[in-house]
Amino acid sequence: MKKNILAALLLSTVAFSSFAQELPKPTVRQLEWQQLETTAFIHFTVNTFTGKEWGDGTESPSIFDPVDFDARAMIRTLKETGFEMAIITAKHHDGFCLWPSAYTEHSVKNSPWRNGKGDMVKEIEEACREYGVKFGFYLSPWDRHNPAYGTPAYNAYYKNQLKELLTNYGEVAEVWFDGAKGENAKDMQYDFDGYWQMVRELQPGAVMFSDVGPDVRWVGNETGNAGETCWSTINVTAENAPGKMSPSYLNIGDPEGALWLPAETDVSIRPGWFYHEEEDSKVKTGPELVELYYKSVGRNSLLLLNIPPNKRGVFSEIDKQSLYEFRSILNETFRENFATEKINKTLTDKELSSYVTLKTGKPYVLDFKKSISFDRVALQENIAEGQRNAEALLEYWDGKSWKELSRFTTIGHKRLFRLPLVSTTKVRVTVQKAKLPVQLSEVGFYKASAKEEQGI
Ligand code: FUL
Repeated sequence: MKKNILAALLLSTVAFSSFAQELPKPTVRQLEWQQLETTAFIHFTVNTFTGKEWGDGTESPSIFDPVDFDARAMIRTLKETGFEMAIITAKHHDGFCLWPSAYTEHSVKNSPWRNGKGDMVKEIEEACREYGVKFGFYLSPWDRHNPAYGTPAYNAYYKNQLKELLTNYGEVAEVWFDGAKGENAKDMQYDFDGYWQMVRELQPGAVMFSDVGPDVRWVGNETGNAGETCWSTINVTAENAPGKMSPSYLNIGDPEGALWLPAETDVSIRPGWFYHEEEDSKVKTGPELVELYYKSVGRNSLLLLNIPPNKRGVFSEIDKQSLYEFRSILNETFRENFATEKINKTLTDKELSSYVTLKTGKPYVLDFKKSISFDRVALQENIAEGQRNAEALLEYWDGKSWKELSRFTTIGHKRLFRLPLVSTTKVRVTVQKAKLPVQLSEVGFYKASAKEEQGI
């Protein structure tokens, strides 16, 4: 990241925090993004046909021929399984473009697909509009095909392509800047300031992802795990650029962080990011995806799950089956909040802006009046006013005394607990450490779907 953008970001936050102990807070676009909770990645390029994960840029466009490519079918599946956004790899590291860019011949226009007349980014985008799914794209800065790569001229090429994608495909909800860069590419100085400025100008509603934001950050691993403690705040130093941040720091964030950069958890339904037939037996099952949901969305992050189309250009049946299982388990589990109509309405009205304020050291009792049984609990903070809880205790009343359910750290947008089944009339939450009084916005008490345990 260049110093001027960083300085501007830091200055605005510092100026803010000097007024009445203001905490870093999300922008409207960051807040809306966080509420999407489950989003999808679609990794597709020549790798699907060569069996590689990273193409080297020498692949011939003639190998790219997904004969049954069906954007509508894929986006319909995503919609039906609760994914709110789809991010397509418009260009991966191999440099092959899924749209007919005017700036290169290394694209679908020289492939047999749709006789070279197709635009895959457009088809995905139109399907997203049809099904009410947000649209985003990934445009790899690392390009192993373009001859200008490694020289300043590459920045101009990249920006030309970025502009095509930002202007010809309607509203863009997210732009993904990958920090990956091969050994042979160390000298390339990306103009991230320029890239980001262009996105802001042309698509002010889009969030930008990279290790260092500027809107959302990498979670620090590709296994689908946000930190058990996960702050949406973090510090970024002038030396840091995408690809250079410490993964463990990214995973947990920083309670003292001056920037609001919530963590995005990107993980693939398969071992690789691209479809490889030999991995058909290793597709994550519905219950395994549910596990990832608890470890991402349930830890104040957002799940970006990759489902790669196969060589035909559609999701494979086995991947689809996992997606439908995943969603049916979640729907069944979170269908009924047993606390609804039993406790203060503001805590179950699904409105972030209505909340109960919890003071440190003062237990807050949720009295259900009659016994409820649950094994899943959800807590949410009103993050519009910053992330505040650092340590707290969750207990239930066993008829004689308070018994510990969980001792935990951050809440943020959402914290989900998986607990042994308990039946009780009362639960209490005691904040033990917080940056400011905690604005508890929502609470939920649920019973897990039997399918989750049975692994069906
Ligand atoms: C990484 C890339 O190298 C992978 O191929 C994949 O695109 C993943 C989401 O990001 O940095």
